[in-house]
Amino acid sequence: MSYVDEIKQRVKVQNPSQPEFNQAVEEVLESVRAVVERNEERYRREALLERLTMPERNFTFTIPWVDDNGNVQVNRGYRVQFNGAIGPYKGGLRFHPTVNLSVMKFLSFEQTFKNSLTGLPMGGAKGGSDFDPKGKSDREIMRFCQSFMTELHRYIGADEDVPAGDIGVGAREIGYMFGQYRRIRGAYKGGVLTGKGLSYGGSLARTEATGYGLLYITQEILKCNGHDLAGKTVVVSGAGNVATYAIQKAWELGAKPVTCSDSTGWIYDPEGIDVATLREVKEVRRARLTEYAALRPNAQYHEGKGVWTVKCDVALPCATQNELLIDDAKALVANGCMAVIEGANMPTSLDATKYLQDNGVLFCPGKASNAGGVAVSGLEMSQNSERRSWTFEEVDEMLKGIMIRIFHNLDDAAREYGMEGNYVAGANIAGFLKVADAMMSQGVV
Ligand code: NDP
Ligand code: 2IT
Repeated sequence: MSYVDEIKQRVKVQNPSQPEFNQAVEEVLESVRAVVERNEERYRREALLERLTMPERNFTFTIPWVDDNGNVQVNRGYRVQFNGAIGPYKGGLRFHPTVNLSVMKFLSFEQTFKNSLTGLPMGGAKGGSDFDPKGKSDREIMRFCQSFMTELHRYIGADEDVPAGDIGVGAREIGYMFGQYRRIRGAYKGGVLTGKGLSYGGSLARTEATGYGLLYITQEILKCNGHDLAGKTVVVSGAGNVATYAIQKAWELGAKPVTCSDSTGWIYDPEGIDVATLREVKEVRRARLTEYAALRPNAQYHEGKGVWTVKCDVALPCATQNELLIDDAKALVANGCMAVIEGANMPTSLDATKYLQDNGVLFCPGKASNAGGVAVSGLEMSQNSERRSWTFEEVDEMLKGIMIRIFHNLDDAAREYGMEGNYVAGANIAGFLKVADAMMSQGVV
């Protein structure tokens, strides 16, 4: 049996109840098959793939907190430090009821390759909790964040592990967690978290970075394939941090974003999604998209899923994992969609990805196309350690440069291994090579 097949089998046997983790591993191992074949004996001798598919460290903890009625609530917390070969562990925190060990492991595994692609020195990690922020008061969120950090603080640090936001964790939650960290440690250690507020060490453009970066790489991918993003109709899923700033940048680059969605329904706005209204509904009121429809009489609100049925040129999944399945891929192809560029982490299932690629749709995986968020987190870490702040324009320029470099690196890697245009293979190969080289250089550790 080939080394890749042996490890695929081993991961399945060792993690039988972790479908998301197995899905992420399957994609990466298939992509790097040709690279592994060229170095099979050496990699096997060093057990490289065994080590690369196991988290280096994995913490699970209990988070007790008191709700507004005085009742004790208990949630489960996680931090998975997947691979630290190229830098301190780095990756977001997710608060959502679907969080479990499989989701944490898939996200931290993906993060390892994503962080490698940015060109910055960051290892891969992820954390979070099954806590559901929906319907919680601000005080409840604060008490939960404080209890979460009371446990998490033991495992993190500017040179050890640097968390940030993800689903359900934005500036408010990072603020509460930073406050608790500062109180526990009795010192101001700004570099321990990224996505901080601007008044206490945050970076300009971090809020916008993932969505903006997604559109910079989308523009470059279209350009290199003979198309212009300007004038294109774009469908977006999600209505959170990534979706909102993807929509804003799509407008700025001359495209027309016509949809967004949340966990209960979706909007089709024939005039294009109005960013100010979306931000008012989601960032200020923290409400459902029904309120968007109430404020925009020409917009249509539908319950459930459905954005992929809308005719478009470009599709940007920006909500969550496995939100674009085979039937959605078929609908997109039938409607003439030319590009699917992932804003979320692993939003497209493996069979849907293959269908899109087989039908000539330009497809870029999230570990490349959503890397702008963690890249600007890396820039926030640099600013914190230098105790200085760059302007919005400076950070935005660096972000644009990083996204364009990521695309050309993965495009070149795909060509080098005879898979021109396969950006999934290119991203996984380019991300893998740096991590593998660092691991081999550092010996058996
Ligand atoms: P937010 O919490 O800001 O927004 C998430 C959005 O997706 C919300 O509109 C939410 O709906 C919707 N959503 C979440 N889970 C589900 C679900 N299970 N089913 C349907 N809809 C869902 O998160 P982000 O925008 O930060 O993250 C979105 C994606 O982007 C995630 O995959 C994340 O891992 C990825 N990502 C985020 C980065 C960042 O910097 N924030 C960086 C790179 C990737 P509702 O409003 O109802 O909650
Ligand atoms: O998935 C991701 O890359 C993030 N949620 C951002 C991580 C970070 O450390 O900024």
